[in-house]
Amino acid sequence: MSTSRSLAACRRLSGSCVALRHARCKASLAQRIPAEALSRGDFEVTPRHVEAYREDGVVHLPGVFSQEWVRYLQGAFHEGMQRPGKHAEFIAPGTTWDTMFQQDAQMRDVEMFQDQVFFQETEDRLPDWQPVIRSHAAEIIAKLMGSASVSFFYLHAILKRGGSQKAIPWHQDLPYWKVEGGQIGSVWIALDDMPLLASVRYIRGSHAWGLFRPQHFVDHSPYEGRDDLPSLPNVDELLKEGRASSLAYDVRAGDALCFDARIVHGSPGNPEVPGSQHRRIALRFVGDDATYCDRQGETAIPTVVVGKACLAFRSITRARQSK
Ligand SMILES: O=C(O)CCC(=O)C(=O)O
Repeated sequence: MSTSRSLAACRRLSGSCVALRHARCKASLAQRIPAEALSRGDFEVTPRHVEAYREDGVVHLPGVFSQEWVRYLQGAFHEGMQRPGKHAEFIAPGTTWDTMFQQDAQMRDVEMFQDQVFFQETEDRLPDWQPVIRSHAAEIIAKLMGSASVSFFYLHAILKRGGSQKAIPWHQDLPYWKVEGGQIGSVWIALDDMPLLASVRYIRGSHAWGLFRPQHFVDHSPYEGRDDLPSLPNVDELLKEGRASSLAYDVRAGDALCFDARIVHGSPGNPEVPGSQHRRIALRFVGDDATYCDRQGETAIPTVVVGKACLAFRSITRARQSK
């Protein structure tokens, strides 16, 4: 989660349908995969997947994206680091709060990078992301959420290099977003193999716990003006006492983790050797019951860059879902 502050006005969503369109490809420099060559996956969402998503709040779907897709996405990720958004974070050892947003930061040896890409930006700043937001990921999350339609909210790109100790603390996504509803979820896609030790960890069933007050990841200070929500319980303590259990996964490039925006989750650094990288993207989608909401106080997403917040959602699957 970015710590950026949103000034965007919140509006009720009315997503407009857009036609399927593929962007030009800038995949890995060695071997480019044209977007036109990417096939829509035929991943079957089973009743067991739906049940796991509903009961646990998260489900691991192996091999949702083919190796061609993975190579394409790696290329798009590379482009994304070359043309970061205003709120991109390039976190190097010794990076301070003041320097992590500098636009030349990608030239440095970062241990962690993250950026958010909203729909408009996939039309101008980073068109290479268009194919993935229009991919079969949207249908998969719609089925898991039991939603007849699904709209794209934004794409979150994260890189942790080998040796990085940058953990992402326990949090829920939803309280950071100016969005409300029970059908809001992410399709998190691994662009590199990641062992269990590096896995995002999810607290099973915690999407049913209610919402907790967001905190800044950097110093754990609570978001201002959000004292309507209780503080997140001490999750490590709950785990230690056996009052909660966690789920983690050994993932391969192309695997997806689909999870509810209310589930408590977090991730360790990258325990692998320096030089290795763990790249992932999380596609945020909203379903039938989602609305923009003007949460009081500080929120992170959408960022001020989005401007007209109501343009951030785009309906992706209304037609396909009815098949
Ligand atoms: O990939 C990670 O390390 C964390 C992902 C996460 O927190 C999210 O997608 O909401």
